[in-house]
Amino acid sequence: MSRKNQTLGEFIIENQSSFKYTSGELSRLINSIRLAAKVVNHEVNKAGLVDIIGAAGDTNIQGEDQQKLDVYANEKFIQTLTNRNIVCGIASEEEDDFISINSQDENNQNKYVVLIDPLDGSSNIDVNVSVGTIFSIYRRVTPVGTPVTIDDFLQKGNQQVAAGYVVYGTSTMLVYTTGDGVNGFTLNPALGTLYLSHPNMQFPEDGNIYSINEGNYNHFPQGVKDYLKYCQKEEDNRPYTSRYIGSLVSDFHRNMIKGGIYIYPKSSKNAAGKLRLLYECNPMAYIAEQANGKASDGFTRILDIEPTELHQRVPFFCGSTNMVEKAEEFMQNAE
Ligand code: AHM
Ligand code: MG
Repeated sequence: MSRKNQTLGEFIIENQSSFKYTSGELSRLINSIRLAAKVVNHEVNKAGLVDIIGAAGDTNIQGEDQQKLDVYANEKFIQTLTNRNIVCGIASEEEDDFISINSQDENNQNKYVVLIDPLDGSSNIDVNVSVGTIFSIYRRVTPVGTPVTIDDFLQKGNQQVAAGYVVYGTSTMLVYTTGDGVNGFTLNPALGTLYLSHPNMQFPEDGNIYSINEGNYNHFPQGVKDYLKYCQKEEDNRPYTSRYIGSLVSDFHRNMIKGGIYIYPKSSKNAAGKLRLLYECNPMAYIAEQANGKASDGFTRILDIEPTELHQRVPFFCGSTNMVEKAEEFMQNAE
């Protein structure tokens, strides 16, 4: 039984037994992500002090090189997960290839792989706009005690056992699912503790917010152009409101709370859109579905797409179910 004000640590322990594989390994893994997120949060919140402590690429007063925050976040998540020896492999949006962790050691019984976008939307940091971390967890498909292979990472999104994000915003929140609904925890920065603040998060079935980079309008497929005209039409409860932060985690988070749709379509400039299937779309799609929402590439459910490569991109339509279905209708009609 979850209750508001419960700490994330208490929540993980109390809910461990409801998870179908109860070895505690997944709980330890979520705990590590919580730890790394707090470290990254601390660093992200110092970003505005750039004139004082030096910008990325500079050497600070202690003679240390200042790193770019996305590189820093990548290192922190990989270090935390590797040092604790609780996963057998990691793939990151920041790395060309996946990382195998001691998985050639036959004593290593770790079953999980993590796929992560350590700092999504990092171009927003310089202007004090929220950024996020997105993670996705799968059970390996190759035998334990052997090195992980690409097959452990190229699993369909419907095989995820957990997914979540951290939004480093006006408050820092960790939102995640292990397939039993979506819960959001807010960081109390004074204590460094995450408290359950948003139990059982749900997308409203309908909404009135659409989030898309409309500057690319001329390059959009006809179905998206038609849907945007529908959003803007004076009819029923329309026109909808346009809100686009350009930081997927923040746009998604707002839409989940208020009701809305996020779209990053393919265009005549990007044949498959911009967002990555494995690091961005699958975890967000899993969270969306767990929160009563929907995610597709305009035609097919995101979680059913067969991945063919680690850094594969897909068009992304995600949010309140009725809105995503309406957008799909326009996509199909324009075919
Ligand atoms: P990134 O992984 O390079 O940070 O790019 C992903 C981000 C998303 O957070 C955001 O929704 C999108 O790119 C914005 O792209 P654009 O500037 O083309 O609208
Ligand atoms: Mg990204």
